[in-house]
Amino acid sequence: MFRYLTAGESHGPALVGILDGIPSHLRLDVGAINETLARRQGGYGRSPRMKIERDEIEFLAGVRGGETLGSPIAAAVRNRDYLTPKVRALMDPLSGAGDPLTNPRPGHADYAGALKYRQRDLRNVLERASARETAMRVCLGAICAQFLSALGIGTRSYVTQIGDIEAPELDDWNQADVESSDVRCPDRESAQRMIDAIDAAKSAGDTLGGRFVVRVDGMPAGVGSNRQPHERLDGVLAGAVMGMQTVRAVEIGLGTEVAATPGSRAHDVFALEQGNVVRGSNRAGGIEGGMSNGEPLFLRVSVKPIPTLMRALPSVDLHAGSDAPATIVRSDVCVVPAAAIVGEAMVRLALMGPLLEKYGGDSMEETLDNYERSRTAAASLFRR
Ligand code: EPS
Repeated sequence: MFRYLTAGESHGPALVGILDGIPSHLRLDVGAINETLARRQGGYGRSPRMKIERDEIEFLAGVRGGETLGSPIAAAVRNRDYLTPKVRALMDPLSGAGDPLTNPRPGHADYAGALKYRQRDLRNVLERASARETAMRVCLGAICAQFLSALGIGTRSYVTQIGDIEAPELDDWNQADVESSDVRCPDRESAQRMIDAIDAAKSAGDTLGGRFVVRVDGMPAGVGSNRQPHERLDGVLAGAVMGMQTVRAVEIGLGTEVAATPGSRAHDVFALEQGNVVRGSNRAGGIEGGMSNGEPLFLRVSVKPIPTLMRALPSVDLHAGSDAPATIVRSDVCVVPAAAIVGEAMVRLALMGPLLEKYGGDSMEETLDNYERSRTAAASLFRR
C-alpha cells in the first residue's frame, strides 16, 4: 500500500516526510528534487521568508547509493529561519515560549484549530496550518515524479488567473514560457497584468487568490476504478488537491461548465484513425467512469486569497474579550504561482496509489514488467 505523511511546524527545526510503498531500485536524481523545491519558492508576491529559506532535501532513510531500497523513505527539509535566536527561543521543542497570539484571522485555521486542540495561543495552530508545510509535500511529490517518469508520465501546470486578471486557458503550452514567468503564466501580456495586480494588492494591504491548471501526460488507460466511490480517480485527485491549504475548488475537464453544456457538446466522441480508436476532444479531462481513459488528465484549481492581510480584517481578541484587528504576521500577498507547484505535487502523490494498485511490484523491474505487459494486452484487445 502506498501512503505518505508529513510533519513539521513552519518555524520549527525542520519539515519531515515519510513515503511508504515506493518500489526498490528507483534511481533518484537529487538535483531534480531540489530544483522542484526551488520552483515552489519562486513566484511574484511571496513573503520575505523566501529570501531566508533555501529548501533542500536531506534523506534520512530508505535510500542507499542514490537508489530506493523498497523500505520507507524518510526525508527532511530544514527551516533556516529556526537558526535565528529569536525564532529558536519561540519554537524550541523543549523550551520554546513567547507572547500568545490571540486575534484569529478570518479564513485561517486559527479559530477552529484553537477550539479543536484547546490552544489559547493561536501560534500553536498556525504553525502547522502554514503553507510552509507544502515544501515537504513538494519534496515527496518530486520523488514520486521520478517513479512516474519511469512509466512515461509527466505532470505540469501553469497559472491562468490572479485576482480578476485571467489569461487564456490553453489545453497545452510551452513549459519553458511558464518557467521563465514570475507568475508562472505563459501569456506575457496577462503575466504583466497579474504582476501589476499583485503590486496594487500589496500597496492596499490586501491579498489575491487565483486559478491554475494541471496537466498529466502519458497517463495509461484503466487507472482508478468504477467499483467503489473512494476508488474513482477523479475523487482521489480532487480530494488530494482540495487537501491543499487555500484550495476551494477542483474541476476536471469541462468542470463546472458541464452544468450548462448540452450532452451533444459535453462528451468526447469516438472515431477511427488508421484502425486506432481516437477521441475528438478531451472534455472529460482524461477520466470517464472514475478511470483514466488514456487522454491527458486536466484539472483546474481555484485558490482563495490568503487570510493574512496587512490591512487587517476585523476580528476579536480572544483573551481580552474585545474587538481587535486580526493578527498580522509576516506573510505573502499572493501564493498562486507556488500553489501551482504544490498542485503538481499533490497530483503526483495522488496518482501513486492507483498506479501501484494496478501495476504492483516491489522493485522497479517488476513494476515496469507489469506495466509493459498491461499496455501490450490493452493495445491488442480489439485488434483483428
Ligand atoms: C505563511 C507565512 C509566511 C510564508 C509561509 C506561509 O511565513 P513566515 O510567517 O515565516 O514569513 O513565507 O510560507 C513559507 C514559509 C513557505 O515555505 O512557503 C503562512 O502563514 O501560511
